[in-house]
Amino acid sequence: MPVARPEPQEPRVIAHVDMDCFYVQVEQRRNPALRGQPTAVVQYNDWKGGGLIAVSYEARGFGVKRSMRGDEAKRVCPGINLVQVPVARGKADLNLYRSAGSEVVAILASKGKCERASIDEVYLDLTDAAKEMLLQAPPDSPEEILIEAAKSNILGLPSDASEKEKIVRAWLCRPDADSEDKLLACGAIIVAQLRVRVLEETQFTCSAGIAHNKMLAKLVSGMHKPAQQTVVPSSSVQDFLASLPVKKMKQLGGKLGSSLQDDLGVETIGDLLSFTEEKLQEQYGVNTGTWLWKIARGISGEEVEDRLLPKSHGCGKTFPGPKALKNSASVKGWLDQLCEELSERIQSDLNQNKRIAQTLTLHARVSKENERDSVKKFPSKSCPLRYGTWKIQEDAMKLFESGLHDFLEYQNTGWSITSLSVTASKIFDIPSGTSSILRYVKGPSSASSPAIPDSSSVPEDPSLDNNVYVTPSNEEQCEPSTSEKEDGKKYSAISAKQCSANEAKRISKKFPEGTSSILKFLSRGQSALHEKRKSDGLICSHPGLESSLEASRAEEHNASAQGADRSSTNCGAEPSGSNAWMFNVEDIDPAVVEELPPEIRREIQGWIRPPKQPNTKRRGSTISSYFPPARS
Ligand code: TTP
Repeated sequence: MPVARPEPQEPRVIAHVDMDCFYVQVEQRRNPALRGQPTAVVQYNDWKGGGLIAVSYEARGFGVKRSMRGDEAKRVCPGINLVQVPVARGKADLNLYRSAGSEVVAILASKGKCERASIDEVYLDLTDAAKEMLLQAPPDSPEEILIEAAKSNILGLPSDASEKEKIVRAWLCRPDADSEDKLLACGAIIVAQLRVRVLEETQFTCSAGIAHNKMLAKLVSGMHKPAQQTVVPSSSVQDFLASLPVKKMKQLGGKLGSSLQDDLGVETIGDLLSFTEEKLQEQYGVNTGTWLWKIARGISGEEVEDRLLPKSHGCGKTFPGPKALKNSASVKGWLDQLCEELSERIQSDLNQNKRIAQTLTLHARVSKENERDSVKKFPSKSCPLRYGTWKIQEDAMKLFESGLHDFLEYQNTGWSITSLSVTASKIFDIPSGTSSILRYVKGPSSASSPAIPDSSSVPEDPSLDNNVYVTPSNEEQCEPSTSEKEDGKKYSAISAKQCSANEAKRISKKFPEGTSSILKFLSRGQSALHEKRKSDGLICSHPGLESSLEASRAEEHNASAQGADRSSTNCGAEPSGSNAWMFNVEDIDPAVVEELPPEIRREIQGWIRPPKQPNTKRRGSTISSYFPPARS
């Protein structure tokens, strides 16, 4: 259920940037002959030409829709180009699209706090950048406004085509505007500059919404697509919401929205204005009631999180119709493949970004034989995540068996699985400064090898045998003996001790003399991690698999995340929530910064050495003139 967040005192400038038909654009960049052509990206599937997951605006002009399959799209638009999503391990491989998304994020993050919301969506908090522009180089001459900014759609302004650009230029420079509108105007100019840069540097177009909060920015970013931006001045919020159907709001797409329609007769967000806060609280509880009362007035305090990396990694596959899995051996075969990919992804996240995932969750869709319409769901299951492919495979299979056991309720009946996915979540940063130490300890030969197997295990790769693995203090990773397993409390205490003893032994064995300060640093970092894990409730006193809160939280995340697990055959990455970067600028060692991935490096270097003043007077090419206009 949505919760109202306290609002900030000062007006903010928030943008939501959404790439246009993203996978199509990535494919068009790979094959420029597709540019300007009706094109769709198709999910790997041999049934009726595969499912469309992204459709170019040219193809949309012919009536092609995402809900269609390839064969139907060909009927509607015989000239359409259908591009298959790359395939690896018998399923969609989204790495190409993911890294294209990262290129864009690296550019957008240069102007303010940036939250990667999905594979192709970003929120930006441009408040500081807008304030700075207002102080240093406020827009004061309509003729000097960047063309792309002058093409903004500003809610509440007359949209007469012949006069529109002139009106927008005048609005962006109004000397008598209040400070909120002035900031918004600067935000619109900054977003236009960023969109032009994204196009020039990546060849991708995007659309954006600019408003005083995340909710409004998101609601309008798709209003004028492709390659356009929409601005929401405070004065037009009420009119905009008055006609906005409740179901258009992300959080109202499900049961809550249906209840508003059925129980209160509310069809648009504006209709909510006729209910008092007390009435809404009475109906939906204190938090949700207040949240509804506020959104009716366009109020939302939700912050843009400072996060450029995904909040979880997920790999999934669907098995429709006759492809459903009906025995443990086939489930194991697929789970092994999904886990192998997941393992590679978390390993590369660790190597590149120094982040560790803590929780493994398994989701499945299952039906019992002869009970296809049963509403009972397969319970998602979670356990602490152990690094190393075979461990993840082993744990995922145990999670599956445990879930199936609960699902079948002791009935001896057949079943069939129509979807399987594994997710690594609760990802957090290794404290700053430890990355160079990790590299030192692992040695250059292990750069792409598993870095933190559990302390009790035999390394999977014999070539790693001589390496020392620096792992955060992590009780779950030390496997207890059988007798210890019977006593949860004892398990925690003993294993923690064993872990640190093993750790100390290995570290002292491998570090050259004179490295005591590094050891001290390491133990400090580990205890910080330990404390964090403890406070996150992840150090469990009971061994084994836990179904639990964790799983339902993971499910909530999955449900709410835009773009993670979007496709039916996918490998999604969810943006992270609570684990923001924990750097203190003064504490950053420049040597460590050099080791970070480029986009993060750029951001941190930006803090240390602020970027040059924006040249707001510069005039640039318009985005629509960059490529020939779409044919429809
Ligand atoms: P969207 O942003 O929903 O759509 P889009 O970028 O293709 O088009 P638009 O211009 O209307 O925003 O999704 C981003 C990408 O995510 C999309 O290009 C393909 C992928 N995707 C799936 O794989 N499956 C899905 O069901 C959806 C909705 C998207």
